[in-house]
Amino acid sequence: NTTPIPGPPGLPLVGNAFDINLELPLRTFQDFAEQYGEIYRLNLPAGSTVIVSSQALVHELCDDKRFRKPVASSLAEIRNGVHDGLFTAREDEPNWGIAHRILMPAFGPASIQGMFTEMHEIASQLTLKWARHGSDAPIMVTDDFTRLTLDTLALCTMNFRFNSYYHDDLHPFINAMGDFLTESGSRSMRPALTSVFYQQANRKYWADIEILRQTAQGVLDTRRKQRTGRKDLLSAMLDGVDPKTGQKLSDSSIIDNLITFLIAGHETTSGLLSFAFYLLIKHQDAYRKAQAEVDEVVGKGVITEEHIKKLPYIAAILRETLRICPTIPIIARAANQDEVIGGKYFIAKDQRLALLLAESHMDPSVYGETARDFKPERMLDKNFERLTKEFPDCWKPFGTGMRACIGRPFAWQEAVLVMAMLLQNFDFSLDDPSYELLYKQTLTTKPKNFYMRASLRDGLT
Ligand code: MNH
Repeated sequence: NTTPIPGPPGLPLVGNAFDINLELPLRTFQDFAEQYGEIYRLNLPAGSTVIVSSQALVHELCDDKRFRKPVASSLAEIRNGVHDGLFTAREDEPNWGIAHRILMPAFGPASIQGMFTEMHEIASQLTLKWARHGSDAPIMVTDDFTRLTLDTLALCTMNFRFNSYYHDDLHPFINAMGDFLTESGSRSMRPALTSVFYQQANRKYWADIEILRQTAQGVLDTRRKQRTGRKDLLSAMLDGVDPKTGQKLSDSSIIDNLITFLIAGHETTSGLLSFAFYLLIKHQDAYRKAQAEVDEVVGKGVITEEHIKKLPYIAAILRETLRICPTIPIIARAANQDEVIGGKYFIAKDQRLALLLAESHMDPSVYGETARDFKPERMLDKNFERLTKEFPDCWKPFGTGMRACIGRPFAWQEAVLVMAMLLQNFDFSLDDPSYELLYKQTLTTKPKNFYMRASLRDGLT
């Protein structure tokens, strides 16, 4: 005896396609959650999708024995460029397991600490730029954070320099990647039969993929010619042997994964930093506490790797930012067999499901009456531990289970370092004091039209 899953009625043939706000689909999903509650169904171009937005249902769907990550819609299109790389592989594909086992240690804490100096170097390029521009220049926050995260990722993982702070035009690889991701999204919205109307877009799409793969091939060839004993993700992929199968990664898989790191690892961290600064500027109490923590722990000296673990309030700010503004706000799941969830909702085998983190992260049964407010204190280590123990899966910005983010320690070290370095060196304010948060949604979400100003506190450190 099951209860029907509610949802907006929609039209014949097209279902709920016209209900979707194409510029900001997330908003539509959130509006329906408000209207229909913790579970509802939409009929989308990609098929019927059941959206859940309470901690209890998210927790149930996080069970890797009953549910999996489906590789469909835009992910299926991104596979055109990076095949069975880590992010876009189905877990039953052998290359996912091989790459996962070879790369896990290379993304581990020791290896990430070894990247500190290079992360610090790129972060210093950012502070130098903002210092030179002066306190009257509006800063395009998200663009400069994207330069930071791309350059950091490429330098730390494969010793490649985009030098984005030294060019107004982005590197051809970066343009190709942006267009490839956008087009992958658009392709997933169009019915397959209309492809003939998009021949020019298709040609550009495959040309962009060629640029991505040629650039990565170049990085790989250079490394083969000059082995210096440098240890990074590229050397791990070149030398690593899978303990389970004894196999190594093919060149083509290495290229898939090099591009995958750049795709998966830049917008997410850049969005996190952008949202964090917006929220801090809007919450001056938290801002002052964060700056005081940095002044006390780091002072005026150079930030070192030892400082990173000693900044609990900064960590809490980043967690709270990812709770309220998860840069990946929706995670796709699918049922392995017929299921009943929440004790009463029937879910058919292979049903597409979506975890709406942007709502489950604000579940009042977990976060109480202040669920929608920015309160970093609730995310201090002890409180965070208690929360996630009492309400498992109430905070899921890095995804779940075996397909959770492999780059989390990388992103964390980078984000804490950059927050600390910026708060140490500058005072920030909004360029337009009346600015209120707007969202831009691509593969991830980030603030739209967000400009701030930075004035140096003393000299640069
Ligand atoms: Mn990351 C998977 C969020 C930074 C590389 N990442 C995921 C998933 C989420 C996620 C959510 C799961 C997606 C899904 O279920 O389909 N990632 C983040 C966030 C940040 C982030 C919020 C920063 C903040 N990610 C990074 C960085 C890298 C990276 C940095 C690379 C250095 N992420 C990955 C890879 C995967 C992934 C690779 C796929 C892992 C797998 O499926 O095995």
